[in-house]
Amino acid sequence: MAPIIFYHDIRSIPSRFVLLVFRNLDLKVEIINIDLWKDEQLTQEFIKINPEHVVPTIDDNGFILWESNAIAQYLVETYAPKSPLYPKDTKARAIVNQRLQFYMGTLLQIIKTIVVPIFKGEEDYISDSKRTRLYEAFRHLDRFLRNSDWIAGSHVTLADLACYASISTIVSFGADAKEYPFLSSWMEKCEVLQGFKENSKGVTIFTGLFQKLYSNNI
Ligand SMILES: N[C@@H](CCC(=O)N[C@@H](CS)C(=O)NCC(=O)O)C(=O)O
Repeated sequence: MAPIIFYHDIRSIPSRFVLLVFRNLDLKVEIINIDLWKDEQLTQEFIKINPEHVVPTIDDNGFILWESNAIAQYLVETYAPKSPLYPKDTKARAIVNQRLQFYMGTLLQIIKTIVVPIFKGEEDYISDSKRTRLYEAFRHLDRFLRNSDWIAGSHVTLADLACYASISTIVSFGADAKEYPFLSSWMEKCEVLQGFKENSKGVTIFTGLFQKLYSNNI
């Protein structure tokens, strides 16, 4: 069988989350870079594959899927159903799902509301209400981590990969996690994740672009 094709932009948070999933499952993958800064997602060729024209998208021998949480769950369930990254036990899985939803519904959304208007040139400041929402999300993560080593329990799960792709980005952009001791020490622990360096490379490139437009603390 041909390797899974992964349409990816290293700067995108959900795309880096899926990259971390590939690396932590040690799956063969063929990466096709879609440069969002050159609107490569809007080519006829890519729109035929994904009419919503977003990365991450995968093509698993003709099975096309997008949405980072759906891709992550599909990869584990199809290729590594016993992996602790997405536990079988229903309660343990429910907590992972809850935190994946936190990544998608809270973390990613607040990061987008901070970052997108700056990239679009619509704003050159970050409002207090956005800051408050961001640091509230940090506080929730810190609370998740108070009694457990990882975001959804005692071992690495998909929730860590999703949250790490997000938090590593916004901290590199200038957010300060120092007041959140459990979150800060979890970030250090994440250095053991497979694909950590690739994630860091994407974060550095993305930060360079962001800090050309906004170089203050967040
Ligand atoms: N909820 C989606 C978000 C995907 C998304 O918004 N991707 C952005 C990059 S972060 C994108 O490809 N934007 C290009 C476009 O909308 O044309 C996921 O988790 O995969």
